[in-house]
Amino acid sequence: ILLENDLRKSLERNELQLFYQPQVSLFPTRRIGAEALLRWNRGHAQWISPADFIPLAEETGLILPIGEWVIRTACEQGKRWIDAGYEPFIMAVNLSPRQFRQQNLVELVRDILRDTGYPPEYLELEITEGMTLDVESASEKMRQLRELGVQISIDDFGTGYSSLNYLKRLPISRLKVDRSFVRDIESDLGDRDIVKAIISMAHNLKITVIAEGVENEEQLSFLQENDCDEVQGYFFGRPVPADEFERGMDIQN
Ligand code: G
Ligand code: G
Ligand code: MN
Ligand code: NA
Repeated sequence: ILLENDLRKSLERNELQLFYQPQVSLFPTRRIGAEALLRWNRGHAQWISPADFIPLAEETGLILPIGEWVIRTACEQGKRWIDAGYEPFIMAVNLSPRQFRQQNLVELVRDILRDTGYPPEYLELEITEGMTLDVESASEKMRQLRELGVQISIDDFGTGYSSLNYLKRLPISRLKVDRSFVRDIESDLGDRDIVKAIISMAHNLKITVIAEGVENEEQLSFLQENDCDEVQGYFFGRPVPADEFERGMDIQN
């Protein structure tokens, strides 16, 4: 069982770690970003997925210090890679609902960018559709974040409430097609139609589309043929620790 106290101590004990998963453009095929994904190492090779502890972190409010650690660590790592001569790429970080609602989120992100020297235009904050139900306040907060220069994407797109009109009102740069639509894309006509509709809708609004959960060549072909811009998934790489991720990166020039 997960105890609040263990989670509280995970930060000071250095048990949290970020893994990075590549994001790849399709025209041409090139690594253009990474999603930072949180892992908790409780020792004895016991890795706990965020799916299992984020709910507790949300409930207890621990998500705020943990979430701050995530953004800061991702920016520090991104800056180290830029300084090492790698071509800058998008570093995408997941925000939880409570983090997005946090009063001082904008100031926090601004301070982290200043402290780390990470270029704002290469930081992307992923939020989910559910966090934007109150369109007025969500779009205002997003606008303030965009003023810092950071990008905003909608994660798990297609699984929640959404409409063209609502998307139009949010200052987002990317849509992440939920992997549940990609899984059976070879055989499920409904999923194929949904993905095509998302791509054309997004392109009409000048929003980039990235498909998640791409695991094989057939899924990739369908996405390529239907003008999807970018992909992410095991076919291109699993989430891995920073040093392992670095081995797949290109030196500038
Ligand atoms: O990487 P994995 O499949 O285990 O992620 C499970 C869930 O945890 C996903 O929904 C993912 O978005 C979420 N997640 C991963 N890292 C973070 C993080 O740093 N913060 C938040 N809030 N959620 C995360
Ligand atoms: O909710 P979010 O999209 O942030 O969750 C991302 C999670 O999806 C990551 O935790 C990662 O482990 C998982 N993931 C990434 N690529 C694939 C994939 O190709 N197949 C499956 N099944 N899961 C994936
Ligand atoms: Mn995500
Ligand atoms: Na997702």
